[in-house]
Amino acid sequence: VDIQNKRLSLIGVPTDVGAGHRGSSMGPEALRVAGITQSLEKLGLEVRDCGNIHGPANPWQSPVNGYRHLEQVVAWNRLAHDAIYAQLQEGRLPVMLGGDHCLGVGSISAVARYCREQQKRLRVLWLDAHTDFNTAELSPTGNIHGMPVACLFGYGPEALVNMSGTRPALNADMIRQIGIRSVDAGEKHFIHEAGIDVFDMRHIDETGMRQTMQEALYGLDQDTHLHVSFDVDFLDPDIAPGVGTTVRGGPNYREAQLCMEMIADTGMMASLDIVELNPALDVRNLTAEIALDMVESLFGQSTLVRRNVK
Ligand code: 5AB
Ligand code: MN
Ligand code: MN
Ligand code: MN
Repeated sequence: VDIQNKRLSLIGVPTDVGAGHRGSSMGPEALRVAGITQSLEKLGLEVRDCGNIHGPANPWQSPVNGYRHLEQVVAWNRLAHDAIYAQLQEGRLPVMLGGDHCLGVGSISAVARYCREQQKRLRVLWLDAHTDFNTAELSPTGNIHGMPVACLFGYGPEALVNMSGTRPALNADMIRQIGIRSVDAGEKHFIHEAGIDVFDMRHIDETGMRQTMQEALYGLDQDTHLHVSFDVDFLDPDIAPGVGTTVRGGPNYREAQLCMEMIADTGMMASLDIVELNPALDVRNLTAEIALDMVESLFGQSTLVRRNVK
């Protein structure tokens, strides 16, 4: 896959119904204001901005039976699923501008559906401070942005676990999580049971980002569809304060750049989520700009000067 020939489709999904803070609904516009279209065009990519999806308002209610805003979360995810699937079918590379991370269900369900039809293998890289593997029983908050991976693994409300057309949409062979540093007690047990490869911050501290990414990217082949789900709280809050759920001790600017550049080097990224950016908590759109720096690197804006230095 030659990333330079990729035709991109930006899909804004302005909602915060899955989160515990209001404001990630402004994420798509903050990324546009930071110049996402222009930056990607500068890299030689064709960019179509599909505009925003329109879904239900945030009713701002307490959780019911362990889920906050389940009905609205389902509605937004259906819409996101359909929009992303349509762009994939056109042979385009969808970039979902979130929105909170509950949207990972709709986005990755669309990708999983597409891969099944195209007989492609799927590899998801989940870049996040959190594993997002809670269920209604395990979650301390009821916020569904902490549950999308569990839903994709078949654990969660019917409407979310069946969105890809097969249940489960994902299994442990298909996902690698990177940057993890905040996992709830029950969630920790459950994620081990599920057998997911978690490259947590301890792993990154001990082996470095380079080796971590080599491991996370190991085994890709030409038939693999690589999906990146980039939760902006993956980044250390020193460089990315504009998110609802900051956790100290994340990758610094250079480590995060290396992560993105090594993904770009594969040339295989075929879909992307940018989620959890919260302009209401940001400072002068700084986090949007940093997130955009990372996205530029994901699309091959290498900071490497001497390419043949090994
Ligand atoms: B994010 C927490 N584990 O379930 C929960 O930002 C936080 O999409 C979830 O990774 C964070 O509410 C969700 C405490
Ligand atoms: Mn997340
Ligand atoms: Mn997170
Ligand atoms: Mn968050």
